[in-house]
Amino acid sequence: MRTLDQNTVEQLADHLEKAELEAYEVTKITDDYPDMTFTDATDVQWQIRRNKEARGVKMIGMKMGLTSWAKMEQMGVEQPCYGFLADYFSLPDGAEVQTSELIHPKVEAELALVTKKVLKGSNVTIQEVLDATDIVVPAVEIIDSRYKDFKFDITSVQADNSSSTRFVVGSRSAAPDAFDWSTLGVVMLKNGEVVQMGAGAAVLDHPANSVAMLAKMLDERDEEIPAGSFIMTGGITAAVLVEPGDSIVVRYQHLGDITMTFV
Ligand code: 0L1
Ligand code: MG
Repeated sequence: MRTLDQNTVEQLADHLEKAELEAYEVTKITDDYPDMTFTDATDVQWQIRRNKEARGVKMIGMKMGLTSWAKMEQMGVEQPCYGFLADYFSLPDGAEVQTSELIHPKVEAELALVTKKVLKGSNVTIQEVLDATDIVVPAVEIIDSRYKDFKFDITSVQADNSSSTRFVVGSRSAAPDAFDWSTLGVVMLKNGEVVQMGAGAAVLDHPANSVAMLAKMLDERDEEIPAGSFIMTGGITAAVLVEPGDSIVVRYQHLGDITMTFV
């Protein structure tokens, strides 16, 4: 169901994208539009995406958000969301992350994959996702909700491109059947101290489930996951707040380390 007209969708898209590009906080948009639905929010997100594409920004992948029980509990929401990944979100392993471009960044450890077949429909299974996966790669997402004090609901988050801002992909990859994704362990260190640990199963019991759910959510708009897509499946750990001067290392079983420093 939709409650917003196209003019309002465009205004909200401009409002949220300006906050992203100029790195300032806004109040959650459902304060002004309390009746807006998840479908309205998704319209706002797709409008932001179209605006970026019209300016020459390339889309290089998709992400699922709020997919782990730890994250849902941390943020007080009960369902996942998704977002797009733009070319300028991608940073190399070992990157110096410019915090002046961000509001209040947090990092989370994720598993990502690249597909080799189209995934479409509302009933995609874990096995179909495994069969459609070309490679699995480690990835660390840097999220940056545009909402003041992280006060939001799932509708506001979906409109805000699910807090997407930057991500770092590790240099190693594996075949989809090289290990069990759900028992893959990760450890996150901040300034040399272990701050988070987890296993793939934290992501909706199996990270492939997250991709199946993305296919289902896209199918509601008659969209699909094309072959060759890069998809971040969602945080295995709760997100960790970072500040200038912090260093982050995420250590993945089978898949090596990802490092970054915040400057
Ligand atoms: O990738 C994520 O799980 C982020 C979802 C949006 C909520 C947040 O900013 O924590
Ligand atoms: Mg994430």
